[in-house]
Amino acid sequence: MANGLVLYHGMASTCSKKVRLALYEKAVKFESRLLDLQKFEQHTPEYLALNPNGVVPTLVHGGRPVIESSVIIEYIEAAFPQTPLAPADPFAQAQMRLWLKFSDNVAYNAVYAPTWTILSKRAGDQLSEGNLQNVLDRIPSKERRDRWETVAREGFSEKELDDAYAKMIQSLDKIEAAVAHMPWLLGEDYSLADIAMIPFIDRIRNLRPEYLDIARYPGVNRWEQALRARPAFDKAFNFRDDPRAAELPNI
Ligand SMILES: N[C@@H](CCC(=O)N[C@@H](CS)C(=O)NCC(=O)O)C(=O)O
Repeated sequence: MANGLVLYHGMASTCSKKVRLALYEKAVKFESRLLDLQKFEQHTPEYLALNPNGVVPTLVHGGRPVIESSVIIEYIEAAFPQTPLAPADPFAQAQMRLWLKFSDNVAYNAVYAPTWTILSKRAGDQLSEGNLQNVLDRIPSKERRDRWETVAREGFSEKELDDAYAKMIQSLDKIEAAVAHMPWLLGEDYSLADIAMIPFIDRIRNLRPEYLDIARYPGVNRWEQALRARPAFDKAFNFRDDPRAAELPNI
């Protein structure tokens, strides 16, 4: 097993892309276990033993699971210090953690409902009235159960989708302000802050390309292109290092 590291992840999952990007940037080898989220493989008893929230990603290192994408990338940074992706200065570290929190609390919610509105179509049969209760019964948290029921039945409301779109703009405005006069979110050096945010901007590019208007967001566009040019970006976002990758949707 590569480095004793196993990554349980989703092909299209933004949080999984965050972790894959950190691993590829640091050239840390891992064994891939891609889950099919539209077949609800994240709710099997075996997987719930690793991640009680029933979500991806989970990184298992030496048999011990680490969950939550932002926690995982900080863990990777600490466990594999080669090619540092975090600043040494404590104040800059604090700024980096604020970006990680923003990615979890705002950017994630900017794309969640619009993404699942698309992906749930593929879950089709699994979410049909006959199967739905089985699916729901296996979901550990009430919050996720309620979301899946919403996805299966009425879909997200216009208000929920509008809230998501407002968070997309909030995310783009915040990045624009940061990169207007510097290359990366923390300044001169690429860091976990950039890694934590790019999956959500990539998803906004998929869902609402018109939001990324070059005249309104020149800095975001420059920053995004610089990220896309990195070899690790292609490996993480067009992930191919698993035989299942070809059969799973990437959005
Ligand atoms: N805060 C968690 C969120 C994880 C999460 O929501 N993962 C999504 C994919 S991006 C998932 O597993 N969804 C499946 C589901 O909700 O059943 C993290 O950052 O790891």
